[in-house]
Amino acid sequence: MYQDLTDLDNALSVDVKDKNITEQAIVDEQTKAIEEAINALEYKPANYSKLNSALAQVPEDLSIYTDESVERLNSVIESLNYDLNITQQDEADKQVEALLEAINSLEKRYILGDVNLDGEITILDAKWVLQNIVRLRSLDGLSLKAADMNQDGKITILDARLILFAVTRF
Ligand SMILES: [Ca+2]
Ligand SMILES: [Ca+2]
Repeated sequence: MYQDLTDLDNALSVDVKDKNITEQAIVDEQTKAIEEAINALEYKPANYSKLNSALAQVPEDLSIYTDESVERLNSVIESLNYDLNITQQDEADKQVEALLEAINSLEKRYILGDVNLDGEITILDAKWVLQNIVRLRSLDGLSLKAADMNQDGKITILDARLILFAVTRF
């Protein structure tokens, strides 16, 4: 719990039980020494091993994630408090939770309309949307997000048309 108990042990090791009243000054001095030793005690630091392993999970390349999700993560990392002591372990553990949550909510970047996630919008992306509409292909994750050109939450023929429109524009 405490880092160094030597001073306190020394102060406590002096036996004051048999001192009589005339030695009150000595007793007082001992009491004072004990109090000072107690006040000087420092708690051990909180355990940061979980936090350090959570930090090790932060992806090295953050450029593939959206700016907002990276900013959220960075602000959690910047607010980490490394001065907590062992009585504040709960708080240290909460930091781990917040950090892991920010890591898990990192969102990969995608280009709207780039359904096959190859970095460009082509006729193939429109084809994927059409295939999805006729249930020849299921879209999930980023592909599904990228397919919803008009951002209405549904994948329809309109999204395919908007992709084709974007292709012909380039
Ligand atoms: Ca594409
Ligand atoms: Ca849509």
